Amino acid sequence: MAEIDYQSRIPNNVNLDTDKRLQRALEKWQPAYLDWWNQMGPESFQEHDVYLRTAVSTEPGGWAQFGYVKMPDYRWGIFLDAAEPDRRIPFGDHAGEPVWQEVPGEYRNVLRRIIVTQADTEPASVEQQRWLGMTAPSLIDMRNLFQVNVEEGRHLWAMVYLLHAHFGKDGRDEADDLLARRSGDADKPRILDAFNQPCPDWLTFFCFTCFTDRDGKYQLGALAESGFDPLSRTCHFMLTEEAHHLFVGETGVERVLRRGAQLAKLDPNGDARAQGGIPVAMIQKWITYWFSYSIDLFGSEISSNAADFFAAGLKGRWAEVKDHQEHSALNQWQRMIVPEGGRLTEKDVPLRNAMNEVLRAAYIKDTERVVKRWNQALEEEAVEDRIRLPNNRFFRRQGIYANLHFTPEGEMISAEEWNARVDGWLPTAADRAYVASLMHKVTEPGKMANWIAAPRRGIHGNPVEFEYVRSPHR
Ligand code: BYC
Ligand code: FE
Ligand code: FE
Repeated sequence: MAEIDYQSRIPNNVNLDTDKRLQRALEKWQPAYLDWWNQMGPESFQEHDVYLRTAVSTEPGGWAQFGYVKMPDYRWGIFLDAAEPDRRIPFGDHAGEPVWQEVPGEYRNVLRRIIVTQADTEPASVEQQRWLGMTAPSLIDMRNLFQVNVEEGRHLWAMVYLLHAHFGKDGRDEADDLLARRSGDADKPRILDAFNQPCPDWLTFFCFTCFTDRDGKYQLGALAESGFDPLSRTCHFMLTEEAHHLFVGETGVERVLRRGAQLAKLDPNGDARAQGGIPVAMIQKWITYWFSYSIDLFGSEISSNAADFFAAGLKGRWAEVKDHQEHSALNQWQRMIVPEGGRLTEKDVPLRNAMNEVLRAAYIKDTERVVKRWNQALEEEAVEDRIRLPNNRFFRRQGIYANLHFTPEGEMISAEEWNARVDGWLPTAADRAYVASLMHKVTEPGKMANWIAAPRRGIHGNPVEFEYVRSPHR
């Protein structure tokens, strides 16, 4: 496995200097990327010194180095996991054949679309989060935000490398377009819904990194099984970075829950809000909202695209090699609850067409484990409230349940009933205004905003009081 070359303008472990054309093309894209970062990256903090980790090797365990970096100087690069010798296509119609090092002609368009869709989410999330530094509840949270942001930037590099290296002029055009679309823009929006939603407050940030980044975990996991080996190796390494994003989200929500519970107990009327906290019931609404938006990201329950991706050996199931014995997914069925004529009925769907649903189910199982830990935290805080995930039919905009109305328990209801009850389930304008009113920047090292509990520990062995972000004007 090639060590990471940090001497090059573009750090990499793919021997970029042996392919001058590719190197030049990427070096041409690099200033455009930096322009985008300076324009759309974290607002007001580009000059700050941030205590960040940078990948130094893709070997398990020893891959990160920590130190102060100004974000525009971050060494974004191209890091692939080591190649597995004699790797075979693990699933689909080509199972058992040697993996592809170059894109098979017949799959060029679909593969490009998958890579572009994956790529598009990375800069989108940076755009969504660009104002959050200005209201960070503590320096350690601010640093975590920026760590996530620079790594999402690196994920964009990971995908742009594939586009440049394997898709010729089309790939270079796609790479340029990735810097031209903008989250939430009416004319040139990002591709997937959740990445056009505003991310105006930190409760949203924590829900986003917990639920939406977790879609990243599952999609990258499915692509790590790919028969297109460069994609597989890229996704493997991205997954190791992703774990931290999920940690930030899960522990962030837990800290807001704990603090909400603590403040409710302090208040004579049990009202967290009267003490400047966020009540657990309000946090539930944010969770409900982002869970629903995030499960939309798996696409339709019944999808011929998904069947084609699987058949072609491009996108597998979660842990396809490790957890499955049978890799054709033919002559098998998935039972699904489908709306038909205003009612829900059961239907058996060919397994290949149900691959989006299979991946979503793996995701939901993972989120249930997270919710269990949040509820343990609430139990420890000795309050009665508990968090629940809504049913997978609730508040969907993609797939077979889109444009129908369901309760969080999954019961189909009329539009009238939905309208009458939705304010109890999803954040209202007043809820959002209240949470927004709590967002104020706290920059004294170790100090937390009142609405969030302190984290258990600091970063890389440093105390919570460490100065994780330093102003250039001290
Ligand atoms: N919003 O058969 P269907 C991450 C479109 S997150 C808008 O249902 P398919 C990250 C779909 O494109 C991981 N449009 O779905 C997280 C299609 O359009 P066309 C991102 C949607 O194709 C946080 C049509 O609806 N990675 O890394 O089977 C921070 C019908 O398609 C949505 C990937 O997504 C939606 N939610 O599956 C930073 C992996 N859902 O073609 C980063 C790559 C569907 O008719 N992408 N549509 O115009 C894929 O594998 C697939 O494109 C999808 C959709 C799973 C997304
Ligand atoms: Fe990412
Ligand atoms: Fe992420």
